[in-house]
Amino acid sequence: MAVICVAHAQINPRATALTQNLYAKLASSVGKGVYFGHQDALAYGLNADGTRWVGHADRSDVKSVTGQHPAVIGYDLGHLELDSLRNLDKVPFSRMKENIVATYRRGGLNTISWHPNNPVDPKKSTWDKEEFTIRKILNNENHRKNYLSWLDKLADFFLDLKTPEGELVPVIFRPFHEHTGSWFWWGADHCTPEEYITFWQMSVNYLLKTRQVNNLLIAYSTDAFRDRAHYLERYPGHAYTDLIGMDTYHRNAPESNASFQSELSRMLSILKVLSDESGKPFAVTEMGLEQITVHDWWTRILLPVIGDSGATYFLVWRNGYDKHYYAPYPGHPSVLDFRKMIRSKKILLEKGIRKQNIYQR
Ligand code: BMA
Repeated sequence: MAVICVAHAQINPRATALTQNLYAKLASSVGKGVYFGHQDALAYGLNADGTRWVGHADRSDVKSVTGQHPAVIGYDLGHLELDSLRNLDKVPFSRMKENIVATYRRGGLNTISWHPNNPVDPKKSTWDKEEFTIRKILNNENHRKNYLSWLDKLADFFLDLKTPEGELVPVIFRPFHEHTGSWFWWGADHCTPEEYITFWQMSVNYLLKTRQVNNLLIAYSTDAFRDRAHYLERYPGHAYTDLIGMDTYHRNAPESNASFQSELSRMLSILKVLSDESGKPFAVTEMGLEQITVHDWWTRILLPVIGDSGATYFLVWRNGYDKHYYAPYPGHPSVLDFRKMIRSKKILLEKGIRKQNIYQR
């Protein structure tokens, strides 16, 4: 008899009960709706005239147009490593913590990425093209110590995500993303697959074992990929990954509408197979069409592909400013279509995820 061992898909045996519950729920979420996520949703957004709002209590652009916050909220820790009080997009880390706890208390899901500066030369940004930064960290004790001191700052942040009752809030941590591309210092042209994997394993071991950060689920996310082998080329292994993800943006719409759909569908099927084999949930960890220039994009382009894909969630990128946004805001021409997508019941916002009690068995 074939025994499929999926019960131990979660990598950290010491994870808190809430984190284990969350993992079990995410791993069995297939067919129960796909959660909608938005980066920095609670931090800032756009007004109807295209100006920005920043730091309003309990506000998000998605809530302004639907009455509910997104099911998943994304945050980024870039510049925490520099002891900055605000991240690379000027979001105060103190507010970020409050919003993570508030989202947890509403029954929503928090996911955290990290765009760190270059640990070998902290003056250089995350987009620094310096080659072999990872090799230098792995081979040079001073660089490695400095890098681990950055992970300590992350660990302190994660371990400070506590409710007033003292519960540690589980979050998804998604480091060193889009590494099939080469625009970040950990990208494909700047390290070998072996170096990337060693670096990943060292980082995860440091957070989970050395620092005992037991409220994390670890997400792996490539950029667009050619095939299964390409996806797995730098995969750190089932013992170092909780959630299987990918980032993929729709560019050059509307000319590319059909090719975006077929590419998304092709890559989702590969993730689905890997997910079935490993017992790990999968997600589109970043995506979107900048400025949502196709006004029925949500129901015509996205929903037909993602709705029944088995993905746990998809997250669109931030509403940064009037030329750089991915979710509708009041007055945007795609608002009606976004609401229509939510009415399909296949895509869930805050109320939908809350009903699923993702932190309870
Ligand atoms: C990019 C852009 C940048 C931002 C970075 C990190 O895609 O949104 O403006 O600084 O992500 O959030």
